[in-house]
Amino acid sequence: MNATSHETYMYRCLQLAQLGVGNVAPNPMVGAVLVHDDKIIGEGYHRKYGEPHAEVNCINSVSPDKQELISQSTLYVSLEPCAHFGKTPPCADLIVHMNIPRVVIGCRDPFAQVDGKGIEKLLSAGVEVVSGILEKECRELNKRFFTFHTCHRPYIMLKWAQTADSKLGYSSSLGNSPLPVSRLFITNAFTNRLVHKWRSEQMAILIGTHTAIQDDPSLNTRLWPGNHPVRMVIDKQLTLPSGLKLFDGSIPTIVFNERKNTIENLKVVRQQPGVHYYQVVSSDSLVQQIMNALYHMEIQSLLVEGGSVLLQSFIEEDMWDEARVITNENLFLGEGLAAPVLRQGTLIFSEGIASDTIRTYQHIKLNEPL
Ligand code: AOF
Ligand code: ZN
Repeated sequence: MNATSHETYMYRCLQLAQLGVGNVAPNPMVGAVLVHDDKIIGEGYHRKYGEPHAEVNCINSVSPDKQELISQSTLYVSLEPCAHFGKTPPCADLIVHMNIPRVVIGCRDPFAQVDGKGIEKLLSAGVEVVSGILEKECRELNKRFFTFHTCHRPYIMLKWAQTADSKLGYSSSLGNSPLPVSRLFITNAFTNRLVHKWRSEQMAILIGTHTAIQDDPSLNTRLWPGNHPVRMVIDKQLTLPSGLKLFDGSIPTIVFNERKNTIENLKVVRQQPGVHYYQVVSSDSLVQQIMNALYHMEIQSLLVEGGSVLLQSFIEEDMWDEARVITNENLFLGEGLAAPVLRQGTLIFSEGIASDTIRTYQHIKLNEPL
């Protein structure tokens, strides 16, 4: 089989893997196909967290009349087959047990309990292994999972909406707000919906104290059919009013503060609706402390939605992977809260999506009349 055929089948694995979107986190999305004599005889993907892995579903999908071909087929899988007993037994053992002679892998699994051990198991059982086919695409598909396991922090997406003159909103200290607490609407119905889609793709969403008061956001995904991320807010001295929508108890909300801690089990808190308090210390970097907490909560992705000071502190600490900015080109505010500034030199700025291979910058411009 030549490299192009390997890529064709790996693309199919990637397509299948994506069918698991929204249902498998914190596990990765994985797809697999079984190929005999240049024909696909089985396909599968990881459908749901806790359920069988892609390889198992792929092997089980082979029709009874083709099962004898399994031991002469090549298994393609977008992620290294697992080697550990987790919620399911090791896929590498199943492959060996089914006498599959050759496995083509997209990328290595960074999860510490696998991380090369799946490949080793296959090789030591005499299975031929080809790896690194469409590696970049396979890693990109699970960028949250990879960032979490290699950097020991969530994948961080920064998002803000700004006016044409790079303002996020009124500044009460400048006195240009009609009211002390007032929200400026920069975006339209389309981008509001899009932001809810983005929210549904992240496991947690974080805002600062000022944004919580000024906007009183719900931080849910009511405009998009998807999962609600865990809501997170910074309130160092616990001064936020209890009537805010964030505190309605409908989904888990975590308050980073310097006064009290109510979380007993970091691994389960993200599944517990209600308000939870996580204590930080003033002497250390707040961003770092939040990252550590999220790592231990097994939260693999975070959307930082403002305000300016919080977003800028993530930028200053070089703690971000992707920025998504919406600009309303017809709205000028004059004075107001300045939008964050991405550090020069780290990005290629252009319309649409640009990447410097480390980070992605997406800029959406609204041009409709107000
Ligand atoms: C595979 N194929 O389709 C997936 C894999 O708790 P478990 O048993 O579901 O194991 C979760 C880990 O298995 C996850 O962290 C990742 O390393 C790997 N996921 N492996 O061989 C799959 N989803
Ligand atoms: Zn597995």
